[in-house]
Amino acid sequence: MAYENIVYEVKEGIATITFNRPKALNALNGPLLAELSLALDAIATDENIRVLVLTGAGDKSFVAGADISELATFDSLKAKSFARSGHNIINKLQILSITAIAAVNGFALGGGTEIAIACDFIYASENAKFGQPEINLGVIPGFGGTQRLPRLIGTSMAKELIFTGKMISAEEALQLGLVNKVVPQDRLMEEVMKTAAIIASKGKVSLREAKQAVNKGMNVDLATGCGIEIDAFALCYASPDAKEGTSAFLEKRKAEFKGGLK
Ligand code: CO8
Repeated sequence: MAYENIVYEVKEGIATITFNRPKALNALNGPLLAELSLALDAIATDENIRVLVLTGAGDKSFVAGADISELATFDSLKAKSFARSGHNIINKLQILSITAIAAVNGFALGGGTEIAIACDFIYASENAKFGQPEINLGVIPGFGGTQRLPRLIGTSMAKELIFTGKMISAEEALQLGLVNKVVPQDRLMEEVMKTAAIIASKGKVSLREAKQAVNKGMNVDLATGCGIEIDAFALCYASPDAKEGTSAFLEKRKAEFKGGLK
């Protein structure tokens, strides 16, 4: 499939989606969201992909939010279907069994922050800016910001960002635990790819189970979450990777994880 609004590449088990509307700071219009959805479907069914990296074209922006020229034409009905379809796509991203890393290389505003926080973690360049500026447009976050942001940085800080619409710097985002690492822009992809390669070398089933245990556990009480972990731990033994990992340690060699279930 030829994409026009994203660039989709796969190299050594690492897929990269680059939002590619630099003239509009990679704002999310309908065609871009449709392509993102197709690319996520392709990734979900490709056994060879171990990690997904999302980033933005150019050196100024990751994603500057939904395309405001489209938002300006909405009525309530259209807003509902747009928000619902955005949620479906972002949910596809969140429930991927592989790891998704956001490489935020500039503005991540509105839908940009919402995509980034649906990833497993975020690395940001020093010039990155985060925010939920929807309030300045007379609306509210519509792609999960009111739900995922408070879960990530706490209710009161999320409310302050959503109610004021202000932008925060990469350094502030680091302090809030919104991003894991801040690096100079020219080193962002190198740092992300270094971490992606480490993750890609691990067992596929254990990665999937670890991700699902954390994700599911965050939405339930501790006892239920611990139950989820017990089942996930046991499921790892359905993959030869558990045998390989433990044998490699005992034989003092590097584990070679093949993934897959027995
Ligand atoms: N939509 C459309 N075009 C955009 C957007 C956008 N979100 N952001 C920037 N652009 C365009 C500008 O219009 C401009 O185009 P042109 O050159 O043709 O005039 C070009 O990109 C460059 O932008 P600026 O000249 O404004 O660049 P600056 O460096 O001066 O400013 C900013 C950069 C601060 C990022 C500024 O562009 C800005 O504030 N952009 C809007 C950010 C925003 O409000 N985003 C949130 C959108 S709402 C949202 O994401 C909700 C998601 C869920 C919706 C669900 C609802 C149903």
